[in-house]
Amino acid sequence: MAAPVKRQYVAVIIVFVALFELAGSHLGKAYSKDDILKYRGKVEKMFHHAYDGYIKYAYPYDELRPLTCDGHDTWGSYSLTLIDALDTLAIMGNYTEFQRVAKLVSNMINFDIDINASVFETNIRILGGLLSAHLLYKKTGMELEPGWPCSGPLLRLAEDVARRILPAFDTQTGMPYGTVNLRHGVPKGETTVTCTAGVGTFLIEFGTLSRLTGDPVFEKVAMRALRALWNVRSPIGMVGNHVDVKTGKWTALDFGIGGGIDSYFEYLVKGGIMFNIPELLDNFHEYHAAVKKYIKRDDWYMWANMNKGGITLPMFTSLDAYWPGILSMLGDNDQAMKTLHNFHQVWKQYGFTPEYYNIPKNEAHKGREGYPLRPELIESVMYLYRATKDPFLLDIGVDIIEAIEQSTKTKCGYATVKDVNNHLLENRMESFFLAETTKYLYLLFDPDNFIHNNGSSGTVIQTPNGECVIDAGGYFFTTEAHPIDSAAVYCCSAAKKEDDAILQGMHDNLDLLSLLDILDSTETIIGEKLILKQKKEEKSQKLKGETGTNDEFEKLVENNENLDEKKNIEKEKTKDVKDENIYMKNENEKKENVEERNIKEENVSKNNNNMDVKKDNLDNKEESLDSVTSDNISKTNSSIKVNIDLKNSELTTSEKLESKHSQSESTDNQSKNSNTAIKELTILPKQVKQTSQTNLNSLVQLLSLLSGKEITADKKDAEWVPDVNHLYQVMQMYSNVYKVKPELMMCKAQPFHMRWSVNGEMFEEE
Ligand SMILES: *[C@@H]1O[C@H](CO)[C@@H](O)[C@H](O)[C@H]1NC(C)=O
Ligand SMILES: *[C@@H]1O[C@H](CO)[C@@H](O)[C@H](O)[C@H]1NC(C)=O
Ligand SMILES: *[C@@H]1O[C@H](CO)[C@@H](O)[C@H](O)[C@H]1NC(C)=O
Ligand SMILES: *[C@@H]1O[C@H](CO)[C@@H](O)[C@H](O)[C@H]1NC(C)=O
Ligand SMILES: *[C@@H]1O[C@H](CO)[C@@H](O)[C@H](O)[C@H]1NC(C)=O
Ligand SMILES: *[C@@H]1O[C@H](CO)[C@@H](O)[C@H](O)[C@H]1NC(C)=O
Ligand SMILES: CC(=O)N[C@H]1CO[C@H](CO)[C@@H](O)[C@@H]1O
Repeated sequence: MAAPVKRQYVAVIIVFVALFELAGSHLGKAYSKDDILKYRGKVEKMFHHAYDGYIKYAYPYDELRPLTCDGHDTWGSYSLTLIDALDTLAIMGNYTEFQRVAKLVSNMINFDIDINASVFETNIRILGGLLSAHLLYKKTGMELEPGWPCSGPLLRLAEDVARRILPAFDTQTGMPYGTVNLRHGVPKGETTVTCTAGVGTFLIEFGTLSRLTGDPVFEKVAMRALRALWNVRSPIGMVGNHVDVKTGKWTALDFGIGGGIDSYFEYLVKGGIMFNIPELLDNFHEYHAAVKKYIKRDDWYMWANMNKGGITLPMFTSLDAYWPGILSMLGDNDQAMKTLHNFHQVWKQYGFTPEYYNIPKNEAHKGREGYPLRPELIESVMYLYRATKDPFLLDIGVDIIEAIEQSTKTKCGYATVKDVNNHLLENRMESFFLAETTKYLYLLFDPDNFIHNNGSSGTVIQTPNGECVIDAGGYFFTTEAHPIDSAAVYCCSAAKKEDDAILQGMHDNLDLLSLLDILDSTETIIGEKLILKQKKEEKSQKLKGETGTNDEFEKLVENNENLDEKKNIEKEKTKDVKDENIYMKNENEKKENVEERNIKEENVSKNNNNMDVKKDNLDNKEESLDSVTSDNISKTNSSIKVNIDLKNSELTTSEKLESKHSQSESTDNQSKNSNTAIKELTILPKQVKQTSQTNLNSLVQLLSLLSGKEITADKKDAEWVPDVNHLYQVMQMYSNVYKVKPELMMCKAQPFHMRWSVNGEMFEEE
C-alpha cells in the first residue's frame, strides 16, 4: 500500500516543480538559501581565480594581463590591483590572506615615485582601498596599534598618498588638475582640462581621511571642488563633462548621468548622507530636476547640451548603470526598477553592456562596443535587492555570473570583452573587477554578510576617544566599492569627543530636583538674548563676523537670514561651536600631553559654562569684533560686514607638512588661539585702523573662499604654479561649516564658450 502512495507524491511533486519552473521563467524563480549560497560560492571561485592569477603572474605590477598571463602598469606603478582587491578579501571572509597582504602593503608599498598619476584614479582606487582596509583591521584580526582606528600603518600610507596628490588642488578655481606627479607635484605644462567626475569625486575618501587623522585640509579641498562645480553649472542647472580647472569654463558640454560625470552625482548623494551635508543633497536634487526635465525618456537617460537642454546623444553608457542604485538609496525603488529593467534588456541583448548603446537604433555604438568587466549594473542590482528582495534581481545576478564565466574566463583571470557582438577578448583585466564586480556579486548572494548588518549588532571598542560602537552596518561604498564604516570615522572625529563630554556633563549634573529650575532659568536667558539680538538687528541690518574662521561668518549670515528661526539660534550656536571643533586633534596620541588632556577634558566636561562663554561672545560680536581684527571688508548688496583676522589665517603651513605630530600641535595651538581670540574680544577697545588696500585684499580673499574660486585682483596668473604651501594657506580659511546659503555665497557663473559636441568627442580621458 505504501509504495503507490509514495509514487503519487512523487508525481505531484514533479508537477509542482514543473509549474514552478514555468512560472519562474516569467516571474523570477524562487531561490532557496542553498541556491543563493551556491552562487555565492561561484563568485568566490571567480574572485580567487582572478586574484590568484594576479598574484602569481602580475604582482607587483598594477594589473594582470589575462591573455598573456603577465603584468603591466596602468594607472600608476603601485600594485594597484593588490590594494584595490584587499577589502574584497575581508568581505569574502578570507582573513588569512587579508592579513598577509595588508602586512605586505604596509611594508612594501612606497608612493615616493616619479610617476605622473591620475588624481582621480589614485584617489578612488588607492586611497579608497587603503582607508577601507585600514578600517577593517579589527574585523580581520590584524594586530591593532593603540590609536586604532584613528591611527595605523595603512592610514599613514593613505595620508601619504593623499598629500602627494594634494598639490593638484591648488588652482584658481579649487578644481583639481587631472594629473599629478607623485614626487614632484603638478607637472609643468600639464593640461588644465579634466572631467567633471575628476573634480567631484573626492569627498568620501578625503572626508574620511580628514576625520581619521584630524587634518581638515582634505575634506576642505574636496568640498571646495564640489562647490566650484556647483557654481559653474549652467543657467538651466546642468554641468558639462569636461571643464578647465584654471578658468572654470566648460570644454565639453554634454550633460548626462554617465561617464565623465557619474561619480560626481554619486558623491553628492553618498557624501551628503554620510557626512550629513544637506547642501550636497540639495545640489543633487536640483540636478535631478534637470535630469528629469531634459534627458529622461521612457525610463532611459540621454545626453543633452548643458546650456540649451537639447538632446545631443541618445546613448546609454555602461557607466549609467549605477543610477538605479542611487535612486534606491534615495528611496525611489519604483523608478529604479523601471530603469534597471531597461539596462538589463541591453545586457540580455549582448550578454554584456557595451560601453555605448544607441537607444533608438537598439545597437552598440560603433567604436564603443567593449565591456571591460564593469560593475555598475551589478552594483545597482545589489542595492535594489537589499531594498526589495525581488528575486528577479537574483536572476540578473545569475545572468551576469554566467556571462562572465562563459565568455571572459582565461587561464589566469578574466578578460575585457573587446566587442559585445562577437565576445572577442582583449588583454586587460581592470582592477575594479576584483574591487567591485566580484564584490557586489558576492554581496548580492550573501544575505548575512557583515556589510548588510542592519544596526542590530555592533562591536564596542575602547579608543583614545573613549568608547565607540563600530561595525554596526553604517557602511558607505566609495565609487570604487570600498566600504567605509562611518561609525569608525565618527569615532575619531572630535565631534564625538564633544558629544561625549556633553553627555558626561549631563550625567554629572543630573539633579532631578533642580531640573525644573534649570529649565526655567535657561528659558529666561535665551529669551533675553533673543530680544537683545533682535534690537541690534533692527538698529542696523549690518552683521559683523570675526576672525579668519568663516564658520562664524556663515553662521551669522545664516542667523541673519532666518529671523523667524530665532528660537533655534541657541541650539544652532551650540552645534556650530561643536562643528568648529570637529578636527581638534586627539591629544591622546601624544603621551606627554596626557596631563594637558585631562585638564582640557575637565574643562570640556564643564562645557555648559564654556559654551555659554562662547555664545555670549557671539552675541556681543557687534561691539567687540571691530577691535580685534586687522581688516574689515564689506560684501556689497548682501549688507554683510566681515572682519578677517589675518593673524589666524597665516597659520604655519610648513609644520602641517612635516608630520602628524607637529600637525596636531599646530591644531592645538590653533584652537587655543581661537579661544584666546574670543576672550580678547570683549576686552579690547573699539579702535580700528585700516587701509583700503588691505580691505581690498581681504575682500578678494573672502570672495574667493565663498565662491570656491580664486579671484585675483590683478591678472598676472599666467605663471601659476600649483603649490601645496599656498594651498594650505588658502584652505586655512576655508570653512567646514556646511549650512551655507548658496544664493549668498555664489559667484555668477561665467559665460561658457559654446561648443557643440560631436560623437566620439566625449570621455577622451576614459
Ligand atoms: C584565501 O586566499 C588565498 C589566496 O587566494 C587562497 O589560497 C586561500 O585558499 C583562501 N582561503 C580561503 C579560506 O578561502
Ligand atoms: C610627467 O609629465 C611631464 C609633463 O608632461 C613630463 O615632462 C614628465 O617627463 C612626465 N614624467 C614622467 C615620469 O612620465
Ligand atoms: C536586523 O537583523 C537581525 C539579525 O539579522 C534581525 O533579527 C532583525 O529582525 C533585523 N531588524 C530589522 C529592523 O530589520
Ligand atoms: C581650564 O579652566 C581653568 C579655569 O576655568 C583655566 O585656568 C585653565 O587654563 C583651563 N585649562 C585648559 C587646558 O584650558
Ligand atoms: C604652540 O604654542 C606654544 C606657545 O604658544 C609655542 O611655544 C609652540 O611652539 C607652539 N607650537 C606650534 C607647533 O606652533
Ligand atoms: C570698518 O567698519 C567700521 C564699522 O562698520 C566702519 O566704521 C569703518 O569705516 C570700516 N573701516 C574701513 C577702513 O572701511
Ligand atoms: C539685490 C540688491 O540689493 N541689489 C543691489 C546691489 O547694489 C546695487 C548698487 O548699489 C543696487 O542697485 C542693487 O539694487
